[in-house]
Formats: sequence, C-alpha cells, structure tokens
Amino acid sequence: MKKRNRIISICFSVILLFSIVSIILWEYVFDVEKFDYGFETNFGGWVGDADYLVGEDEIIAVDWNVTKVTENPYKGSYSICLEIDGFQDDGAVWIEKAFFVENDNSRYKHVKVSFQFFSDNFGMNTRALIFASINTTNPSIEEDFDHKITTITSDSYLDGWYKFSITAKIKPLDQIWVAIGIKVAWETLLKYYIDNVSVRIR
Ligand SMILES: [Ca+2]
Ligand SMILES: [Ca+2]
Repeated sequence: MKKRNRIISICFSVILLFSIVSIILWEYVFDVEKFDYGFETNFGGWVGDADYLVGEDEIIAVDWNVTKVTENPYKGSYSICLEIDGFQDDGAVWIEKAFFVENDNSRYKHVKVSFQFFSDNFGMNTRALIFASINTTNPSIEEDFDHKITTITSDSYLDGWYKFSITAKIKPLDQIWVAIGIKVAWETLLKYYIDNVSVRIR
C-alpha cells in the first residue's frame, strides 16, 4: 500500500513539475504572441456561431445565443454566455476568432488556448461536450472541431468554474482560427459561461 501511495505521489509530482515548466516556457521563455480576453468592455473580436442539426431529410434550425452577461463572471463584471436549445439532441454553439500570422508556408505554429468554463447546473440531464478548436479555416460545422476536451456531467464536476486548455501544432497560411464551445449531448436546454480566454502563438 505504501509503495502504491509513493508511486501515485511521484506521478502527481511529475505532472505538477511538467505543468509548471510548461507554463514558464510559454509565458517567459519562448517568443510568444499573447492575447487575453476578459470580455469586460467588448467581445474582443470574438463572434458567436452555431451548427444546426440535420434531420432525416430536412435542416431544423435551433435557437442559440451568444451574449455578454453580468451573471457569474469568473473575473471582473462580465463573462460570455453560450445557450442552445438541445431538444433535438444535436447541435453546437461556440465563439470563434481569427488570428492573423505571417504568411510563411514552411513554418509550423504552436498554439495554446486556455479558458475558464462555468455552470451552475452541471448534471446528467444538462451534460454537454466541451470542445475547443485550433484550425486554419473558419469553422462552421461540428465536424470542424477535432479537439474535444471532455463531456461534463455531475459525476465529474461540481457546479463552478473550471480551467481547460488545448494545444496544437498547425501550418497556417495567414490565419489561425480558434473556437471554444459546447456540443449538445442530451435533449435539453444548455446554458454555460466562458471567461478569461487566453491564446498563445509561437
Ligand atoms: Ca470577465
Ligand atoms: Ca464560423
């Protein structure tokens, strides 16, 4: 038992050390372009977008909304609220933004995206899939998102704010598109909040 606890403790220490080194490298060592958004004065250039579900032989539009709100900010007075009517058991809503980079075909870009994500109603019946995406083109359908972070349920999350992050290595022409959002995973209304988005590009 003691040996097992020691191994778990060593694993945690290694993960912690790796995280700290990674933060130091991204924030202080690499030549990194830094973009931070708290949504206090405006949307910071982010816009809302959504993908509707496609039925057997028709496209059914669903209600969705992306708004700047004062309830439940992580920091400051505002956060972004994502809402979608998931009663058709399909659809996704997100915020997206383009970052312009030097047109250099031969160079990969390393991109890191972090954000705070909130719900005051995590539960089996309000579960959703959180996703974020780093792409070279403007995302418009769910299939454009390949960085699925996690499915949130009451089993894994208590109500409150959680930090998520993703990294990707891509070769853009002159734009990097970042998107953060939720995908319907149950037939219900979904309402979640995002704040403190940070994007790092090197
Ligand atoms: Ca804020
Ligand atoms: Ca779009």
